[in-house]
Amino acid sequence: MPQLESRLFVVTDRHQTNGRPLVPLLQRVLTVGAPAIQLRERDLPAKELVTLAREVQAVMASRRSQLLINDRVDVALALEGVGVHLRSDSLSVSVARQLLGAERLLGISVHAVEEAVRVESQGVDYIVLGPIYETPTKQMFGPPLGIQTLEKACRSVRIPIIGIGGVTAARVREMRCAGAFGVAVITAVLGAVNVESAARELFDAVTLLP
Ligand code: 3NM
Repeated sequence: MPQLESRLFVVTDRHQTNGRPLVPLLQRVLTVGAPAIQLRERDLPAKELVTLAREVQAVMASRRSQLLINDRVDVALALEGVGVHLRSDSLSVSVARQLLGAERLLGISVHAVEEAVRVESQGVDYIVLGPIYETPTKQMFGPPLGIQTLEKACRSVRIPIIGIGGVTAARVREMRCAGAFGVAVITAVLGAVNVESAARELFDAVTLLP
């Protein structure tokens, strides 16, 4: 079963970079550490996604980072060694697994403990649970679940849980104490003025506990 290698997930949204091009920003993050990168550019057609993913792979070449494509199994299959992050309306876990094979990383976003329990039994490698805190995009993801729900989910499944939604470096400790394997961020990294120091703070915070 493929394993998540990083406790920090950087989820991309090239519209949330304060106007800066995405790939050089990711390159700056990669000078600090090796996060998992989830390419989540929902408005890009397959062809452009493949091109962007190849650009990201090129800057990842010096680091052993894992790359995941949001939703698009076809796009991931067009690329070597790339995993998939499913949404609730993506292909089912079992179909995605069948298409991807056993070696590629497969994760999914869920928004409730019961969902986390359900998808674990279907064969995902990790779960992203959120939103844990209020996020600027909160309307889209519903009200915050809170730290107690994160804790309950972490007690209810054995695979790694990544908390998302309003994550800042200051919140990472309580998330890890709640049992989260790691954290996922958009704005805390891509929106930061100093991307390197924002990434460093997050890497430090998320690897502080054993
Ligand atoms: N998924 P930020 S919350 C992409 O709850 C995403 O599943 C969420 O952005 C979920 O780190 C979210 O800027 C947005 O709060 C995360």
